[in-house]
Amino acid sequence: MAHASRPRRLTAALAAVTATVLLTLGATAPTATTSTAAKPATAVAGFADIVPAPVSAVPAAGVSYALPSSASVSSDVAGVGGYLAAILRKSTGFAVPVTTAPGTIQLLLSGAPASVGAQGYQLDVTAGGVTVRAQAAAGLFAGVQTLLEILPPGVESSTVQPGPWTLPGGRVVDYPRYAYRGAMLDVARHFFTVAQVERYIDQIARYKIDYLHLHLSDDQGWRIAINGWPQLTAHGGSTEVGGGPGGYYTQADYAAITAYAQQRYITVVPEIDMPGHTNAAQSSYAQLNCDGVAPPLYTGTDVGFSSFCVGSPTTYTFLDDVIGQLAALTPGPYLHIGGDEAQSTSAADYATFVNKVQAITAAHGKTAIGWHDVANATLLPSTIAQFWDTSTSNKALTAAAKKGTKIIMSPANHAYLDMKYTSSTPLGQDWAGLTDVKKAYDWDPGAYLSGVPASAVVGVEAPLWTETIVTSADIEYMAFPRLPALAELGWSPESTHTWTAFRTRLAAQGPRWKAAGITYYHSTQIAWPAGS
Ligand code: TNX
Repeated sequence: MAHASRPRRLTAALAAVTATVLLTLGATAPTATTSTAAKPATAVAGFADIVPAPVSAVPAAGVSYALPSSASVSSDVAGVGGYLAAILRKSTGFAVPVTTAPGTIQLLLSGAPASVGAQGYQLDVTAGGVTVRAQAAAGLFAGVQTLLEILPPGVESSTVQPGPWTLPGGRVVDYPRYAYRGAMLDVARHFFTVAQVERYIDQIARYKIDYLHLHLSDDQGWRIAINGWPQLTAHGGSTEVGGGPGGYYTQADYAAITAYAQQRYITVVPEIDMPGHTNAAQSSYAQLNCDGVAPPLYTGTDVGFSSFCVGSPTTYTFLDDVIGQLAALTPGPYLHIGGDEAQSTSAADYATFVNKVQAITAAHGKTAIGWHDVANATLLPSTIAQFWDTSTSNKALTAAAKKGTKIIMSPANHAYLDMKYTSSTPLGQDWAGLTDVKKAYDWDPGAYLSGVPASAVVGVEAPLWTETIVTSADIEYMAFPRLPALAELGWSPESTHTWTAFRTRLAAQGPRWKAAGITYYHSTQIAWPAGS
C-alpha cells in the first residue's frame, strides 16, 4: 500500500517553515528543527524524532531547557514520577529527587486539553522547565515517554553520561489512534524468565505499547502453575523447542510480571492456546486425551497435531480451573483463548469447544480474545478476534465484524516479528514472507481487511513467536526496529503515515537503542546515524 502521496503532517510542515524563517533572518535554527539523518549520536533530540509520531508537536523557536544538576520531579502520580526520576538518575548522575513542591519537571493531572482523553497528554518545554499534563495516570506515563525521547540519546544509558541534558522548547499535544496497542511474546516455544519478560516490558513501554500478550501454553510447553494440576508445569513445563530445559512461572512470578507491567501502564493478556497447540498439557495428564493415553513431550516445530478431547467433561473441569485461576491472577479484562490452527479438531467440535470456553471465560469475569479462526464459532458479542492471516479478506471474520465483533490486527506478513527481514536473517521463519521495516510499517490497520469497516478495528499487535528465538538479544534483534513501526501504526494518526518521514524518525532511534544496549537489526532501509 503506498502512502507517499499523502500530505506531510502539519507539525513537520510547521517546523520546516520555522526553520526556513529563522535561516532567512540569519538566526541559528532551533535544535528542534534540525535534520535527524545527519546528526551525531550526542546531538540534541528534536520534536521531529518522536516515535510514534505525535498528533501535534510545535517547536518554540529559539527556546530550550537544559536539566540543571538540581533537577527534580514532582508528580500527581507518585509511581510515574518515580519511574522518570529513576531513569534520569542513572544517565545524568543527578540526584533527581521526587518532591512535593513543584519540580523542574512537573507531572500534573490537571490542565490537559479534553482532546487528549485517558491515554494522551500535553507536554510543554519552556525556558523555565518541563510540564506534562494529562487527565489520567496512563497519559502522564505516555507523556513521560515523549519527554525522554526529546532528551539526548545518552538518557537511555544505564551509566552516567556527560550531558548537557537539553530539551527543545515547544508543545506536544498527543493521544492514540487505537486503544489496543499490543506486543505478544511466545514464552511456550522457548521459555523466558521473569527478568527477561520485564526487560521486554521496559522496551515496549517506551513506544507507548499498552498490552502485553503472553502466549503461555503450546505443544512444546506449559508455562503457568495451576493449583491442583502440578504435572502441567513439572512435566509440561520441563522442555521447549530443541529440547532445552524450558521453565514456568509460579503464580507469584506471574503476579510479579503483571504488577511490573501495570507500573508501566501495560495490561497483560494471558493466553492458553486451545483446542489445538495443547500437546504439553495432554502429555501431562492422560485424561485430557480422548484415547486416555498421554503423548510424549514434543520439542519440534510442527503445528496442528494436538487437540483437547472436546466431548469429555474432564476437559471443562480442567479448563474451569485453569481459566478461573488465571482470571483471578490477571488484573486486566482480557483472557486469550487461542483457537488457531486446530487442524486435529473437527469443525463441529471446534465450534462446540469455542462456545464452551467463551462461556467459562465470561463466567470468570473476563472478555475472551481468540485468533481469528474463532470467527468460525458463534462469538459472544464481547469476544475479540485477532487477525493473523496473510490474506486481506476473511469470510468468517467479515461476517462476524458485520455482527459487531471487534478485531485486533496482526497480519502475519506485516506484524509478525518472527518473520525474517531478508533471506539471510539468521533467526526467524519465512512462511508469511520476508518482512523488512518498510513492509512492517507500510499498511493501514483500519483499511486492511476488505469488507471490514475501520470501526471494527480496536488496534494492532506485534506477535513474536519464538521457535527460533532463545535469548533477550534474539528478541531485540527481531523486535527492533519493527516493533516501533507497529507501535506507530497503533498510536499515530493515519494522517502522519509517510514512509519517508518514518524512516528518518526511526533512524534517530538508533543511537538511543545503542545507548540502551538493545541489539537491534541495522536494516539497510534506514540511514542509521554513524556510530549507532
Ligand atoms: C503460526 S499464526 C502460529 C504459531 C507459530 C507461528 C510462527 C498463529 C496464530 N499460529 O503457532 O508459532 O505461525 O510464525
